[in-house]
Amino acid sequence: MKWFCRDTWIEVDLDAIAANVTAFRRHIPASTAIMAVVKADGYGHGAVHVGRAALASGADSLAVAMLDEAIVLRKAGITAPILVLGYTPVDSVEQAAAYNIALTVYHADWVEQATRILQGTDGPNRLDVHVKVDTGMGRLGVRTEQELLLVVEALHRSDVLTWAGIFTHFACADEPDTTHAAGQHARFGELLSALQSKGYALPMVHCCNSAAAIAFPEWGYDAIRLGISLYGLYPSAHLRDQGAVRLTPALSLKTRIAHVKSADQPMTVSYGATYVAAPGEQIATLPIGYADGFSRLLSNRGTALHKGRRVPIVGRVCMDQVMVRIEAKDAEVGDEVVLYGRQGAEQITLDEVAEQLGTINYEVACMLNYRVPRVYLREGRIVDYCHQIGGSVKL
Ligand code: UAH
Repeated sequence: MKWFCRDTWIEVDLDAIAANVTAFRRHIPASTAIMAVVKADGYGHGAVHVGRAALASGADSLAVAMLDEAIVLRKAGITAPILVLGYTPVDSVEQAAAYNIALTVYHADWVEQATRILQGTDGPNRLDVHVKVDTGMGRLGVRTEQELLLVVEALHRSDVLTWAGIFTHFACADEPDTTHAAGQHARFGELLSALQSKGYALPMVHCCNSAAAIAFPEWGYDAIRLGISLYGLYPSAHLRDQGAVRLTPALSLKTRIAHVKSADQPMTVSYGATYVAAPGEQIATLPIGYADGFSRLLSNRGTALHKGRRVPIVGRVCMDQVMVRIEAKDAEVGDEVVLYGRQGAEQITLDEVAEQLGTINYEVACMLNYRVPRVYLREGRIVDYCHQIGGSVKL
């Protein structure tokens, strides 16, 4: 029996995840822990598999964007500390306590409401929280010393919430101009000092995302929050070209030819007939499309790899299919085609695709969705797979 019946799949190299954790372990101070960020289903790679691989290779904890993502990890049997980085509605605190998942807080009212709810709970009622400080991202978090003190004081009054961490997030740490990041770092330091001068012992302190961890390992404090670079991708071309940390991309996107046809006269290809194959050209149809997260913006622009050579995408990317112009005369149904990743000496990086799409590698990875099965590799061999095509159906 085949695991799935679709000739399009994502390969995630778990050894690459491990190698990337190890690369950061060497790059940052020994006293700084690694929090592996596996939100958005592990940036499209699969949160459970990546989370387990990261923890097994030296990461200390996991982080996600929302409580539901954290519960998925707990239900999969992961017992390591998990932090929700985003907003959690206060009426979900009982679930967070029941699953032993730490939440992010930045409002004294929330702390007081959460305390009342948990005090009235029959089940587990202890909850760890990390205070979020906005030092220049303009997103979540307290901005002033006064707001921060209100939250911290409310936490000290609470007999059910434990102040377990304090953190901020950088907006521009991936850029060559470090002025903004340095300003945020300095502001964070000021607020931490203000707390200490009021007699508060600081809990776990963390501020670095991948970019800051690469560029400023000395800013690590107690932990870095390693996201994009866990997956072997650089937060920016600037940091990639600096070469301070060597990363191994974990994800490949592969498919197999579903149909090959030769044009014996001019042949229009795909919706809108935007490409006309000249007589003699060979067109191969691949079973992947924009409904899989392979963007329609790659129409007549992107490339794929066949027999180790680049082949252009011709015509418009359809919902479930896309066509490429094949050079090899012996192309056959079933031939493997690589859309992202390496084949022979050639490679299509997510950075390259991001540039074609006018976006960032983060989005290219996250766009790949549940329709595409993931297979997980160790030492080049498949060790597991995951296919969530059930979507709205509980399988
Ligand atoms: C609060 C927070 C995030 O939203 C994301 C990350 C990880 O960022 P990278 O993917 O750029 O490493 C950390 N923290």
